Amino acid sequence: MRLPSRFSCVAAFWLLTQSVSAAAQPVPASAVDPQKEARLAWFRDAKYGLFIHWGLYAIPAGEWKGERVPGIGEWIMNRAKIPVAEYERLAAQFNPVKFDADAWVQLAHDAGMKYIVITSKHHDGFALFKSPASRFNIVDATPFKRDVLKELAAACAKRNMRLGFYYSQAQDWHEPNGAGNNWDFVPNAQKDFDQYLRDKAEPQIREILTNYGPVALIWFDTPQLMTPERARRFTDLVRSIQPQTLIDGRLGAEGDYITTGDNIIPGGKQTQAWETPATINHTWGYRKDDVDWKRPGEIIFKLLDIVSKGGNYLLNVGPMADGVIPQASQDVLREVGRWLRINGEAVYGATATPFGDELGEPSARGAKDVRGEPLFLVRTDYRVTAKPGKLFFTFFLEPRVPFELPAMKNAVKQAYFLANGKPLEIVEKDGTRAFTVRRPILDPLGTVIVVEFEGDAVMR
Ligand code: FHN
Repeated sequence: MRLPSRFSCVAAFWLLTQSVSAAAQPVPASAVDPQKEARLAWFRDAKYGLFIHWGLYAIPAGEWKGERVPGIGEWIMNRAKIPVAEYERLAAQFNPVKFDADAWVQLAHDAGMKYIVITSKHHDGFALFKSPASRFNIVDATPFKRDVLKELAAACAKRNMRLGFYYSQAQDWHEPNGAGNNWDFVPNAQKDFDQYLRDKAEPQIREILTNYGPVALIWFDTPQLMTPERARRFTDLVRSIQPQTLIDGRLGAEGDYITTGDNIIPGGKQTQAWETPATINHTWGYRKDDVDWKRPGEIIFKLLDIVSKGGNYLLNVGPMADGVIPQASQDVLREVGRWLRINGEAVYGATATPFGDELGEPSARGAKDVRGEPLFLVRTDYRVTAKPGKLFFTFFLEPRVPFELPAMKNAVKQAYFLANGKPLEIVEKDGTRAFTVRRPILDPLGTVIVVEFEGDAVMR
């Protein structure tokens, strides 16, 4: 099933505004901020995180008053123009008795994910935490009365899992002066947006940074009406309470890392830290009619593609209204996790490919993509990730026989399968070095060959 996607427009918007280019842009030494680099160290190593979109929208799950509402599930209030007074009544029905923070964290752990980011408040304005700033929250407005962030923070602390909070700083359809709701309230241009920031968004950011232990990152989103001055207030607030907390790329000012458009993976490697937020089906918040899950092989390819370009993959699940993450999405994630338990060395702490030809190439005919950008023809045979003295070649298709290593000046010490340590003979001929992988390929989800070389870094 393909949902008529409004997020593709959003993705295009982000792509245009954030200009994640196909080629790596070297960062001049003078531009490197040591404090920022220190904050980013865990993020650069982690590579793979679990995004969780959960809120009242999981109850209608894509349907309102018996009618299917197209689009992403968490946008149902906007798409169906549901009045605040009516939407608020969902809170009285929200009683996710099967919610089990330990089970969610266990899933992320089994999946091989190193951090979790959950929607503390999405555009509908509903908070998953007890908030003195607004009674429209899970403790004060629902029969459930439990603080989800508190339970998740405790579960994450037990398992050494980093926890970050998504927070919709600008769009808040519940508030007369929040951005986005023009069906109950006046258009954005006539709103007192600073009143909303002062009375809800800024106090709630303070709350989530104060009451739940160390916060790995704040994931701001859709910065409508965010002037540089307003964004600065959020940056100062975050830094003043938890200086180590990362800020994503959608605050409305430069964050600690670049956030690409939804489901967008840049064509080439990037030197700045970056992250792709992505759906496992076609929605973020749960929709009962979207069961088009990505397959484990697709996810593994995307993960390696992203890591080989220096980025992180933040892959989303949408729990149901009873608190359970759909079993089929759990199964997919756990299968990826099984692959990572064997091959994780090629991912965690790995850096981008020192090569790049394997990623693909711009269309020689000068073709353009749907956004009018130069078309990049992606190659999917294999990806390369690196660590000092080691290259990891992850093959998704049978490699050519023999497979020639890309040119580099370093001496090669040895090559072997990551999964079982079996050596591969390196044959030198006419200045090239090659190995032959027997068919069928060891693991069709991704077969990793480690090539160890002299020195720390590849010299070309
Ligand atoms: O409008 C949101 C959407 O609901 C979802 O949260 C995504 C996740 O990246 N962000 C916005 C669209 O880009």
